[in-house]
Amino acid sequence: MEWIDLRSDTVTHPTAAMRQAMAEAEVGDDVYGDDPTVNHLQELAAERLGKEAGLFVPSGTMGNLAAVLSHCQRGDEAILGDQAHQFIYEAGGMAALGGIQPRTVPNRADGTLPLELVEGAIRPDDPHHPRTRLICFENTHNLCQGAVIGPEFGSQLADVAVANALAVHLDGARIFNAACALGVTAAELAAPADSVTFCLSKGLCAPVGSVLCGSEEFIQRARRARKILGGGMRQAGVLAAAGIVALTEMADRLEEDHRRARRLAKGLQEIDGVETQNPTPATNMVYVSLEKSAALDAPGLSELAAEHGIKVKARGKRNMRLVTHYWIDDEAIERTLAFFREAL
Ligand code: TLP
Repeated sequence: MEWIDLRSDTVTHPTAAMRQAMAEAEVGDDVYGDDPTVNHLQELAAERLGKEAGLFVPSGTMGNLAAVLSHCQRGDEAILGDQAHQFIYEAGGMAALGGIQPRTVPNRADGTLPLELVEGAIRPDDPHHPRTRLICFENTHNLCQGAVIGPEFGSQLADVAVANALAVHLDGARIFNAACALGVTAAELAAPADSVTFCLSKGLCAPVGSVLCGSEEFIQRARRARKILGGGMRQAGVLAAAGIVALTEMADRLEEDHRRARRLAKGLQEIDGVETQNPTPATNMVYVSLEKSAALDAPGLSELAAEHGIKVKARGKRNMRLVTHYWIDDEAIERTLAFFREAL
């Protein structure tokens, strides 16, 4: 069966061009720094993100954790949003493996952090307290419905960080979605951050991998953190080859996915019993709630959808997230809408 998989953009398969590039990739031992394809990807990524250097890592989670481990020591504290992927979905890695305490401030609905709360969360220099070292933010913001955060917020946050000698890390897993939606470059969005992780394996369709970017000196430290985490790979050029195609061919087409997300949200909004939480999605994520009056709850609807070849993710009893990506075309959107109309 040809599935319509709307659970995430992480489900994307590599394109034919990626598979070919993978088959033909020149490789070496990347722990020795010998893999020419990995090195090329890292250079390209750093250039696109406006940073000095890049480090290929197996996942976004590892990129974020390697960044936090490189900015902070054990006993330090990192400030981040209470809806941050790093806080909610990364298995508590900074605390579990780094001895680093996360300190949350509530995210605004638009994904930003209230600056006065960030400032208020910075610890005074006092032996009673952990030392605040880092502020993290996320763009696009996954749990804030794929919200995009313009460059102004980043630079205001950077001002707070600089005034308090803190570093800034950006979880830019979907930074190219944000750049496309805002009509700016990824480098502009990453400029206020000392480090940024972005993912090749989401909307950009590569099968594996993310790149952590920052200064040369920071990436040296991050390379050690990656090794500690078991992310030093050997002939990783076969993976990086797909990443190069992702970066050069897939990063500028994301508006198509955003257009389809808008169409999906609009169509869902017209169905009785469905409440679209973001009726005009900023990027590729549509968050919906099912009203109590709806014929099915979210797990029931997701089960029935699977019988019709459609995968959607229930979030609790009433909520769902649907994500568009390269392998979702106009017909898939219309088939999904037809299924929802019929089922509800
Ligand atoms: N997000 C996944 C799940 O983990 C929830 C998804 O389906 O959206 N940062 C952000 C903002 C992310 O959304 C994700 C993945 C990551 C980091 C982690 O990337 P991976 O899965 O490569 O470790």
